[in-house]
Amino acid sequence: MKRTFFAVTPDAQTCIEVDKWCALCWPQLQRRVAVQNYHVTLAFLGDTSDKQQQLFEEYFESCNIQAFSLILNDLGFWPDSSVLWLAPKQVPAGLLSLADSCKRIANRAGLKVNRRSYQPHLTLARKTTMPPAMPLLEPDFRFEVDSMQLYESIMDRDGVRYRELRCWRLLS
Ligand code: 3AM
Repeated sequence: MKRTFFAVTPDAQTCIEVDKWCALCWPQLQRRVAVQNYHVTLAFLGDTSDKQQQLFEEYFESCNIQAFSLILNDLGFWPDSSVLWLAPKQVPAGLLSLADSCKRIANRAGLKVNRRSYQPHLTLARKTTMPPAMPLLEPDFRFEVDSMQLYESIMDRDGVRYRELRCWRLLS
């Protein structure tokens, strides 16, 4: 079994820009997410078998989802989980449709996806002790979503890391 989730990932250039912006705005911010771990979760799946992963292959064949642009221009903090995040002010229909497809695919493979309403975001820092001050520069990061990934979440002594198990191209 692997602990997995579906996500979309900004391109490397955007990840580096977000990381630089974050460091510039809050040099003291603790427990920042490593730049190589940046992602926007579509659906968290939890323990997933090899057989279930194989089922995803055939289910994705029928999805036919078009690529779209995503703009991360909203910043927020969830006090319950102490998560600092970036999100789109306007959630594109393509992202909702992709998250919906992931949920359906997971359900068809016998996995239960969290029922809570979908709040797309990119986690910048977690378990921070307090919300940081307003940034000097408003976030405004745009990138093309032309693929989606299945990641394995692995905990080791250096913390969490995400291993890409599969990448599916969206329609261009
Ligand atoms: O996208 P973010 O970083 O907010 O918090 C975990 C991370 O979210 C979340 O899945 C993403 C990749 O690990 N996650 C972890 N366990 C979860 C669970 N049991 C979970 N989401 C929902 N239910």
